[in-house]
Amino acid sequence: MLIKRRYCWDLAEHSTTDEKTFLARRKLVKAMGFFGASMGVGTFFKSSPSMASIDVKSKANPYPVARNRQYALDRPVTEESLVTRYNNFYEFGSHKNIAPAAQSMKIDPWEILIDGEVEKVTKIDMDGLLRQVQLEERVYRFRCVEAWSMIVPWSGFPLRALLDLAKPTSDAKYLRMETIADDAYMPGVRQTWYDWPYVEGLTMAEAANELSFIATGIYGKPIPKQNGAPLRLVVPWKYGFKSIKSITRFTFVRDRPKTFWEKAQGGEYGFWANVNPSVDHPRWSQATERPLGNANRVPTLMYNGYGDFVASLYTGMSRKLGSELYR
Ligand SMILES: Nc1nc2c(c(=O)[nH]1)N[C@H]1C(S)=C(S)[C@@H](COP(=O)(O)O)O[C@H]1N2
Ligand SMILES: [Mo]
Repeated sequence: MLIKRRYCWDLAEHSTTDEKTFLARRKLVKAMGFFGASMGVGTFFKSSPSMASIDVKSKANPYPVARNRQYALDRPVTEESLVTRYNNFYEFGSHKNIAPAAQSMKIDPWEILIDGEVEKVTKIDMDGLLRQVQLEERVYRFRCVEAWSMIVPWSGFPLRALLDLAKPTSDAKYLRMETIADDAYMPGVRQTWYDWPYVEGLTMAEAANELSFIATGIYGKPIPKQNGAPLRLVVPWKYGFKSIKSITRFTFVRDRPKTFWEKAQGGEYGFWANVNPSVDHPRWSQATERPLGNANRVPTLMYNGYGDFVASLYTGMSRKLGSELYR
């Protein structure tokens, strides 16, 4: 057997694979017939004997989890060391090398408050939440507004599952999310020119979209602190700043929340922030991006390539408004 891998979802692409090996492997996989267009996630998993190894996961350590092939990409996953060492997490400073400082974050126990327009206000800790959701892995493109990008295998669960737990009332129009803000160990939070905590928001329709994901892991392991432990949002059709890290509070609200970056620099970073190559940032073009680990730029795709999933959310808004960065 040429491909000797423990998990069947490793077949198509994996981290730290250089592009040549990746392409060669893909060809091979294709030749083996695993990549047929009609390949259903369920059927493939069921028929693969190697999936038995999934049973090793326990409640205490559920990783790695099965990859959902519905969101497979034909580009290589970004090298893990880049994803975990080149970060934006302003609570720890306004530079990329925040990983060392982020290690001081206290994530165990982790209390999450679910409040606002809900049937019942709920406090739940991370273990309690993990017991109520089914984890899966999704490989998504991720595009920062600063024009760098990456492809990350996120482990987690659809945000939709959290909506089902929270039971928002019909008065809920938006979901507001908040990051922990503790100036005892977050140097950025001591900088008073920003309005802490970090806040992000989605419309209820955006939050319920099947792409909206809560990541609790990356690369088959629990998510590192610098990437937003123990849980962060991932909305891959929007610029990276929408994907709020280390969430402690989900509040269902009637009015559109004022987001962190909107308050700091609304003219540059608006509420919608849909990836749109034809709407430039006031100070740079958004037409292309630089994948981490690559010298060459590649074209940026409308909705970051996820139009089939999300374009219908924005019908009635002009394209420009849908990508709103100016307001
Ligand atoms: N709480 C919080 N969440 C945040 C940020 C932040 O500074 N604080 N930065 C955002 C930005 S600008 C980006 S590009 C991504 C970066 O995620 P990564 O470090 O995992 O690549 O996180 C987003 N979520
Ligand atoms: Mo970003």
